[in-house]
Amino acid sequence: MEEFILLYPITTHSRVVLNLDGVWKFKVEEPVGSITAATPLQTTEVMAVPASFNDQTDNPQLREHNGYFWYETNFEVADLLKTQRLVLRFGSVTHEAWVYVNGTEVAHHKGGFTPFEAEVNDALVDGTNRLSVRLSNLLDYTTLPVGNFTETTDDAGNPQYSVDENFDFYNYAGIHRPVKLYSTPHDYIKDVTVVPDIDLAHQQATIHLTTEVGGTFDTVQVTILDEQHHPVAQGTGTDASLTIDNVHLWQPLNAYLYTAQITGLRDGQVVDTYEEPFGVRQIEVTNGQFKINGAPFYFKGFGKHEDTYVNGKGLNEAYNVLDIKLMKSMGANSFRTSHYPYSDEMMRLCDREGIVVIDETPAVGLMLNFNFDIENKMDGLNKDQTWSTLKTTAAHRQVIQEMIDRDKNHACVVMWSISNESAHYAPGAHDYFAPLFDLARQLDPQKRPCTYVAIMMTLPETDRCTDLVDVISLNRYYGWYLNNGDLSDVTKTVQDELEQWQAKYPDKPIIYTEYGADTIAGVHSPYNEPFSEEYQVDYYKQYSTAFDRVPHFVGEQVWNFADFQTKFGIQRVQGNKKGLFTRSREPKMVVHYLSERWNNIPNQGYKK
Ligand code: BDP
Repeated sequence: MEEFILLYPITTHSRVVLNLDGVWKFKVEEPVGSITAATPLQTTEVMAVPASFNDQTDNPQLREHNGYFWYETNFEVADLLKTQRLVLRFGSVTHEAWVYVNGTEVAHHKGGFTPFEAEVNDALVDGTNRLSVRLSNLLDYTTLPVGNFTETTDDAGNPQYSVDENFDFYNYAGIHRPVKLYSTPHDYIKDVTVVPDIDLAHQQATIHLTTEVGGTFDTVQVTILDEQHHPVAQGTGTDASLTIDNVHLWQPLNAYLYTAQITGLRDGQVVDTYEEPFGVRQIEVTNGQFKINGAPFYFKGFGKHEDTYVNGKGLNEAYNVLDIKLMKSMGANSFRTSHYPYSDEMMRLCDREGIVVIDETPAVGLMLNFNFDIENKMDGLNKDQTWSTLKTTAAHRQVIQEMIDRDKNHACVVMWSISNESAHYAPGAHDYFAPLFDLARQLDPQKRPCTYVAIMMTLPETDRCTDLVDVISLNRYYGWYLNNGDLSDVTKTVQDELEQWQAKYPDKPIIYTEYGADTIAGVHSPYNEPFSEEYQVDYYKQYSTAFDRVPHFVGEQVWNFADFQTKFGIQRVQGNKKGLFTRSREPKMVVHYLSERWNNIPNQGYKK
């Protein structure tokens, strides 16, 4: 398999990062095949980068277009950098990208939520360089996420594509994350892997630091710096084990970050330096508990989306900062990167802020006939054809590898979610998933627990894959998609089901990764009608009562943090309204209820 090793680009003594974000030229490729990178893009249309293109226009045809798009910008490289190795890096381009420098293809990447890069020295010219990106927003039965793809031809014989999302978020596309050109020396630090081994009783940790080098050094020096940037341990070699005494642990909502400083030397001179922040924390799943640093952890938090007004799925750091503050003031401690890996920037922020993250692949929509009619779906699960129809194995292996390579050192990541709401009840599911769990476990140097997020049809008696997971993660909508408007039985139904899971898998902790009710902010009802803020409050209260009665139930993550955009549909009014906050982050009534509940639940030691 291809290697995807991508240190986050930073400026150090030996490295410079240039930012290529800004307003780029933009054009739809219509008809398909009509544009090449050989000549400058002929267009007056512009788009901001990073951001989705869809909401940067008032033209509905452009917003909804499925097919190919071109972006282009120009840049110059300062002479003093030209002796260096120069790398062009995209945080993400959704969903497939072909990158050209001065008309020469330098990179191709499929998958809209992970970074990729290319060395570009040979493609650069003196003076102005032209950077062109062709991207596709097409999805089908081979891609993740999964899309329902159709191709027709127009009157002129040109292909026309259509993608119907097989999932519940808008198929935003564009150059979603930062574009950077960074320099390294020609002999450089290529990758660093940090594995802390902790002796809690003696407050000591041994940090295994593995460095991969591009080119050669005489010596690799590794130093661990504390938060004041004072060295606390030093060693040499590409495989070093350093001991920290009186170690400061990375704790949920109380982060402590060390820095691994890696230096490559030749003839006693520093050639390259890289600094990787890391936290020292231990994860253990045992006896129905999820332990962080030896103490049982209780997840309080959210499923989220990268989704904001105008930016769409483009990086929006102000919203990221605000969201984490809102979480903290609610007493929350965690979220899941539903339904794809989030930006590097968000992961670094969560490390810093002590937010606990369940890191999810873009494996969403692995279920035929996506819709919200749960009742009808309960029939015929044994005949479901998902696993003989979809062709997502290669994409799935790739996203697991890319996610783990990118995020392996993040202290905030405590578990990998291999997929969201796949057909785990269907014949063939176990054969499909077993090798993927093996792959994740083999790739993760920190050996974090793995899970998948189970849809409502996945019940103790219908699920075929629970043996694969370390933690049982459930999405449940009793009182919403089932028995809408009637909350009278919810507590009992939730409790009964949780007790069945607990009895069947006594070692596995259980969490809810989704539960929620669409709620239009400002709609009130004396009768607890669905869509009212009162109904949302009551809905969550019923579930809370059940949660507190089940010992191995160790976490509640609501659906969703905020309202978010989806495709059109009769069940969606400008998107999904299950947010606790509106899309612009105004709190609904339920925020007061859950803030009170969560601020009274300790992060650790709630369920003993
Ligand atoms: C679940 C999905 C999530 C949806 C949610 C809902 O995992 O993506 O947005 O339900 O319907 O099926 O609100």
